Amino acid sequence: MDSDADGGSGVFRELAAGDRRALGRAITLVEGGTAGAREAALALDWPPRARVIALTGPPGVGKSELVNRLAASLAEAGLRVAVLAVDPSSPRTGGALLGDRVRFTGDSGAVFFRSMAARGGDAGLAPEVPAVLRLLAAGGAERILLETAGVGQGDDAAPRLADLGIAVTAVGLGDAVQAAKAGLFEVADFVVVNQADRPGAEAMAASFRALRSGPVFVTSALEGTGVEDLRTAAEGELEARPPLDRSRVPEGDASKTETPGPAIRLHHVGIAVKDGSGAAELWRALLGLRETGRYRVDEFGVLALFLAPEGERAPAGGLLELLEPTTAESPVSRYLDRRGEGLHHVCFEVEDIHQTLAALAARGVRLVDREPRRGAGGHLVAFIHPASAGGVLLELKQA
Ligand SMILES: Nc1nc2c(ncn2[C@@H]2O[C@H](COP(=O)(O)OP(=O)(O)OP(=O)(O)O)[C@@H](O)[C@H]2O)c(=O)[nH]1
Ligand SMILES: [Mg+2]
Repeated sequence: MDSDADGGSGVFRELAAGDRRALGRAITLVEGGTAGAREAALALDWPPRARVIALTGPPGVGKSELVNRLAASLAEAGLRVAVLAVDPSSPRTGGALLGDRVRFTGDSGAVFFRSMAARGGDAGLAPEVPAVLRLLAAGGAERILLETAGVGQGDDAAPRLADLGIAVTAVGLGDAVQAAKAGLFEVADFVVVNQADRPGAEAMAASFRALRSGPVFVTSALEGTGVEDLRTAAEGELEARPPLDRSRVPEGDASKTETPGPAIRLHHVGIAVKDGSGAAELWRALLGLRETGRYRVDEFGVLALFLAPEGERAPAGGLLELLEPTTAESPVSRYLDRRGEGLHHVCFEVEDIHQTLAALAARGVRLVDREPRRGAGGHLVAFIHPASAGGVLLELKQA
């Protein structure tokens, strides 16, 4: 790396030596938009031992508190830990103004903490986040905990950058169906029901377990209960799956403005089935696909089961959606009657579904839905008629 690329300060070179102050300075350069700093950070090698765990969830559920506990637990297990909190509003930590700081977790080691302001709206991450993650990894962190306040609804930027995604919710925030509608499960490998010191946690966890196949944990970040189980399971999962391929992940993804065309990516392929669970088992046996989430979508009269290859970062490309009708009036019932089981639709994600629909309508494209509807996970979706899409029923999904 040439010296211009790191703002002339040379701090990027000191990262490899594990110099915490150099790390803090490098992050400041990237955050401050110093010319070439972000590119220089993104060009750093990602040490394979560095793994990112994203914790996302509604404001105030206890993410920061849980991140503190988890960080301490990982540090006690002998790992070098960094925390990147994006837009923390907790008054206890003072928010993004405190900058980086080191919190000592007893005599067992230290954890590097850094806060960043969120930019670009609640569904996006500051475009600097991928670069800062890379700095933390190059600086020697073996586990990076990325805390983001998400409301669901397509808020998958952080989990897409992570080796493991954890959705955090808390007692009293409604049942699993409401959480699913808010998109909480969409990108999560694990779900955590926090604030277990308050009544109702186990019942809430049970409703989650009934609705989705992935692990559900119950913690009290206040009292520290359940955190060791969460840490053990997270470590087991990280060990079992290959590290995220950091050369392949589009690092600019978090910055929505860099997306060139209206379609961002293939989101999933839909398959009409009579029995969702049976079909999920078929795909598991065929290709080892695992279920990443299931939703009842009353708007379309279906139960939707999402499948992905082991290690695939849902909902990135390569997902199958198995559609089992739940009513006789469901379009999928009609499809099954007419054509039997099989390929049903292809779904692409778009930047702005309203704008895309308007543009397509203006070009005479035949739309099934003139206005977006609420699909699986509460996302805005709309269908384009096969007559205008080469014989394929095309679903568009708001990113
Ligand atoms: N009773 C109880 N309170 C908790 C628990 N975890 C966190 N809290 C409290 O809930 C409040 C919010 O905690 P935070 O950790 O700041 O929540 P957060 O999700 O990071 O919030 P934002 O960063 O603002 O989105 C604080 O007052 C915590 O002390 C818990 O397990 N039980
Ligand atoms: Mg917080």
